Amino acid sequence: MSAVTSRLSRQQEKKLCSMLGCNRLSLLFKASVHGYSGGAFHQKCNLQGPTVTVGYNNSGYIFGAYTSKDYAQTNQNIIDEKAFLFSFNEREMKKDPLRVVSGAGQYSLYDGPTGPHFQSLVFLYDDTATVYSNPGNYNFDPVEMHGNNLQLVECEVYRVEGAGSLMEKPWRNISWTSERRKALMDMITGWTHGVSSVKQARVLLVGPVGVGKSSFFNSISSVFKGYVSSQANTGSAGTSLTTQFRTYSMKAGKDRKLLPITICDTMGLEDGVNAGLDIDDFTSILKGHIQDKYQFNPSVPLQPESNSFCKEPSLRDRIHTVVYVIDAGKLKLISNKMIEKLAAFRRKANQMGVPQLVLLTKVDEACSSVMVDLKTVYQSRYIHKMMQEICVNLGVSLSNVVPVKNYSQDLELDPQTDILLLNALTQMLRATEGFFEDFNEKDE
Ligand SMILES: Nc1nc2c(ncn2[C@@H]2O[C@H](COP(=O)(O)OP(=O)(O)OP(=O)(O)O)[C@@H](O)[C@H]2O)c(=O)[nH]1
Ligand SMILES: [Mg+2]
Repeated sequence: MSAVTSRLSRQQEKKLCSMLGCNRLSLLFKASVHGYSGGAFHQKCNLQGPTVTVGYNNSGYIFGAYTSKDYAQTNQNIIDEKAFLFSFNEREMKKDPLRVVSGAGQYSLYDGPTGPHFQSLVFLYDDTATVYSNPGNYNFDPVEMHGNNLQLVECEVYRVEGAGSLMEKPWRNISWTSERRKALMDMITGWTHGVSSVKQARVLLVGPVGVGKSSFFNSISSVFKGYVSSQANTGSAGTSLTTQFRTYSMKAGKDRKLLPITICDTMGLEDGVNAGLDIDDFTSILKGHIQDKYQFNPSVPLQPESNSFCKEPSLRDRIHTVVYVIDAGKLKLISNKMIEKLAAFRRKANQMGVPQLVLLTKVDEACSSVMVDLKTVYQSRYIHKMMQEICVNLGVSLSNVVPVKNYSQDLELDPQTDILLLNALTQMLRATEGFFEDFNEKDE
């Protein structure tokens, strides 16, 4: 997931944003990664709202098109009064970009099965790394547009983020007051369930590399410590930064009372075979065979003969809730292989009767309005859409998806960030109650 990066430099993104009147561009599709085909393009870009297509050729031209409409493969010609084609040259960044609109009343784009199709400019033409170019509906000089070089070295599509991205009312009601924050903390600290031999809910975090699993533990721990701390290692690397299985207990407040929850952090999942957390190790973790500080070996899962294998785990060693952690800004870039891996994990957890939730991280990075004001998280159309997409991809219901912003660069706690984190933790404890409802004292 982390390998898919934008080709646009920050300066070029700024240039496009000033032309589009938007705050940010968020990469949805990259042909060199997802494929030079109409099918791959539609899979990533349908129903994303306003988007901009950007083509690159090796004559240094960066050219493309903007549409304010959704792609939906309706096979219709569409009039979009806001659509335009643009071009600028890497070597002449200071010059104003070329901007061309279609003639009045003419069709601006064709929403068929092809790549981005702006009548006079069609990207991924014939499912290849080329552009079809023929001024007509849009009137341009091909030399100015692309230097007459129709061979693409890359083609990207970005979601355009800006005004109009918020719903009028939040679709989930959240109280953002300090009283609510305190009530959530009290509820979590005092949480109990029906099985007396197990004092702590054991919650496992799994998900792709770099999505914020370790940061979530650090963030929760910070809320209860009263200051931002970073016990677990976090950061960005090509492969998982966390390579051990870690179980973290946490203490609250001045009297250092043990919280009734243990967060279990794992190595991230990767696309390839023999890379990242493996399904056999996942199953052993669920059953309680893997202990704190176990060093994962992605090419060989832990064997029952090994000294590290806990042979007779008790109910308290088992996982009581699994949380799939997903990066809100990168959901569109998740590969099919990763979706399949997550589905296999889900099937295993379902078979074992373990409740499951999805934690949507980095909502601040994914939506500029949320970055400015976290309270808009349930008003952001984009976050709402991402939560719905997760439901489809992972087969969970919307009520089992919770968004958070982790503490990543902050030095001080922020009440809104805390409330979202505490809400997520509350959902995890509620899910765990479901696990324990299947047990009673006799089963222990
Ligand atoms: N803006 C923002 N950044 C975040 C958030 N959560 C995590 N990050 C950043 O994302 C990067 C990866 O976070 P980690 O917590 O190390 O991710 P991980 O899932 O534990 O990764 P691996 O252990 O490598 O699999 C770090 O640089 C974090 O600071 C968030 O909610 N918002
Ligand atoms: Mg980690």
